[in-house]
Amino acid sequence: MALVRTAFPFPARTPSWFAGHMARSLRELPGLLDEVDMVVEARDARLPLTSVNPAFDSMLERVWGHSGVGLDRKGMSKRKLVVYTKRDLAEQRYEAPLKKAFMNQTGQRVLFADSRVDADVKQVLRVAATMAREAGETLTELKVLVVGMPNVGKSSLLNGLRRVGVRKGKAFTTGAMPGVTRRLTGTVKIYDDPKIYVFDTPGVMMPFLGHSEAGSERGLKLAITAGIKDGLFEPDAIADYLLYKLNLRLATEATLAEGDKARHECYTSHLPFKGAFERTDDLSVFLDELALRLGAILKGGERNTEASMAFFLKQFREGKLGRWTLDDLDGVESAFISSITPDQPAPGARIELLDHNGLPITVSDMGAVGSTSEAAFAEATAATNAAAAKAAEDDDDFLAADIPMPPTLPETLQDRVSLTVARFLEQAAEERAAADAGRNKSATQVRKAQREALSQVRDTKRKAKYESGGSFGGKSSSGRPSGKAKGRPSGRGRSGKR
Ligand SMILES: Nc1nc2c(ncn2[C@@H]2O[C@H](COP(=O)(O)OP(=O)(O)OP(=O)(O)O)[C@@H](O)[C@H]2O)c(=O)[nH]1
Ligand SMILES: [Mg+2]
Repeated sequence: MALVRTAFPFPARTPSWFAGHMARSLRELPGLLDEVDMVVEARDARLPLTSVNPAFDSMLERVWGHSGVGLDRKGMSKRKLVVYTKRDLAEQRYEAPLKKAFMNQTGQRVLFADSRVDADVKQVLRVAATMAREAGETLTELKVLVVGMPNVGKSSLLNGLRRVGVRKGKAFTTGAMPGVTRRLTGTVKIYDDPKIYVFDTPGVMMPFLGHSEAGSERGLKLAITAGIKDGLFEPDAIADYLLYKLNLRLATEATLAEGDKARHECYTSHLPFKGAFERTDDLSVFLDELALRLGAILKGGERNTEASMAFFLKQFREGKLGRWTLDDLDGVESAFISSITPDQPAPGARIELLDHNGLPITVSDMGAVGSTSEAAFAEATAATNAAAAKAAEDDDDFLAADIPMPPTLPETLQDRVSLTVARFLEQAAEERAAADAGRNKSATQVRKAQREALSQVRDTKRKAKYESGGSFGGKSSSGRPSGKAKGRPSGRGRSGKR
């Protein structure tokens, strides 16, 4: 396929899903933070950045005074661990760079797990057990709270920990759609020596996904991974966005050498086309052909594209189209898109595009030229950008705000991922500052809060870089030793242990 879309007609309105049980959970969690020793934030490995809900860190900072490793405001030792779940569905090559980027830039330790694999779960258990031992002799048991966005696999991870830790069956209900866990659970034992107890919590979505395209794109990514309630987006918008993303990635990969591990097999090869169908960016053509191959034909001979659409999404969600990380960690998709501009259409290709309802899309709808050729991208990437190259020389020293978006990308995967994570953290800090500043603040006050947030991100990064700590068992992110727990919080809290 020579042509690929470089823009998507995002829905004008981003729906939100902040159900009553989520608000209740956010109200109840702070009260529990005094009682627990460790918070595990579960995220979806297919969406390493989109599945971060900044509400969790805000809450930890408010209650503990930090969201990493160290003493809380009452002098108790507390830590947060991030576990990326569904590792089997995501691209493994991003694991090491993400670990390093988060450790270097925030001091945050990050693990990856497939909850069904004992070795992965054991690793999480080992870290939790080590932490319990490090926290001192007075600590005879450890309490762990798992938080995260809906459907990221929190309950499955806890069941996995129990399976591996005490060889017992499922204690928490799980399900393929979001919103399965609706209440904070009682404590469940997952390990004996030291005793480790866990609480499960309902998935909490961000109340607001963001303005305009950025918000819609977040929402669509969450919809593809079943991270948001069904029905918030039109099913054909979800399927079309998935098709757009897969084609875009495949186009960027066409510039890679044959046999490069980063290359994906085309999704069509995993669908019942038997090699007889070239990939397309036209959703209706794709769904029509897929319906035919699936034998999904309605009375009267019409093809059942609803069935083929549901099949396409299901196959993706179950990993049957291959492993795909949907956040653009390489920055390669945005580079591909920005390799063409409305003033300088890429040589070779400019076609009229149809949206997922089959209506023509104009350039102004798209905000950019609609398509480009893979060859044009290869040409654009061949040129080097001195600023980006210079920035990339110093692996750990990315400050994204100082670097213009490079038309070409840093050379190593680590540098590309570090840059993307740096940009993400800065943007998240700005969004948080804007939200914290509240509606009653003036634009100048909001900007000031954003500047302060940015400088905090930089401070954290510098600290993470120069301290040996930040890692488990080292110093706290605030520079204090993690120390021993001073006594134990009283009371078991929730309903009894199981
Ligand atoms: N392939 C794969 N599937 C997983 C993994 N972890 C969880 N799942 C599946 O993801 C779905 C959601 O899992 P849950 O454990 O219910 O997710 P949750 O975060 O507790 O969801 P809520 O309680 O609704 O917020 C289920 O269908 C699980 O089988 C994993 O590591 N790999
Ligand atoms: Mg659950």
